[in-house]
Amino acid sequence: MNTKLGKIYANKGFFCPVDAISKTKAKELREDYEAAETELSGDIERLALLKAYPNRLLPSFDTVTRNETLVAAAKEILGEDILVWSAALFIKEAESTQIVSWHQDLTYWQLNDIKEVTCWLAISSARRKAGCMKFIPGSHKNRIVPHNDTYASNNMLSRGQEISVEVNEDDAVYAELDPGQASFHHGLLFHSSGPNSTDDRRIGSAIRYISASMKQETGEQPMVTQVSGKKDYGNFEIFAPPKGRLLEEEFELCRKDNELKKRLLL
Ligand SMILES: O=C(O)CCC(=O)C(=O)O
Repeated sequence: MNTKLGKIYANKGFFCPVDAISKTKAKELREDYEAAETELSGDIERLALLKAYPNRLLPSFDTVTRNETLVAAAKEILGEDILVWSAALFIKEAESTQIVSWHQDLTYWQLNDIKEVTCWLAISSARRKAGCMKFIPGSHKNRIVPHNDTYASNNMLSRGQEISVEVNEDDAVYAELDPGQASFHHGLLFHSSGPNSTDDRRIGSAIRYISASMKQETGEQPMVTQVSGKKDYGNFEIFAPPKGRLLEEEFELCRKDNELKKRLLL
């Protein structure tokens, strides 16, 4: 990684903002997602799958994971052969106390290496007041540090997982993003986010790009898509883009993958 971006990433463990799509395109994505929410209203199970797998259930989100600017940035970090391991939405409702505690992503997923980067694409405005992410520069140079489960009810992480070593909030850098902008962060970077005190939802898609050479420690093969390169190392189940919107066959695939991911989560 000898490029300017590569050097920043190697040094700080993140870079932002990256101008990925226009505000208009971000608005269209939001409208597509929110229309789907309305169509599924009352169906709690399908709504949860929609949030976890927008790229399988809405072709517009699969397309954005293939965005040239985003994939080019991921290639700087991971090389040519890139998969999307997930693209789940992190949504904080307006005036919400929901937070994400300090954590390192790679603590939980049982991947055998650190060739992963998260691209967090803002679908709505994600400024400080809306609870944008914050990063501790250089903290990706740590290995995985101890975490404990807080089970705090306002924590968006499944068990309220939190780094149990001291994190100095004064060192935090806020990754403020406008709709259509993205940040990229290393899987070992200490990061968190605060409450949303604005009157709008804060919506972002956390696109987990991984090198196709990675594998699950358990030997299981989650559902992925390939967005760069051609080589299949045989470690994941690679799927073609979804053929349509909110298809029942896609819900079924998402259900299966969701069960697998639940087993993987440490
Ligand atoms: O959306 C957030 O506030 C946190 C997201 C996050 O922790 C991640 O993408 O790894």
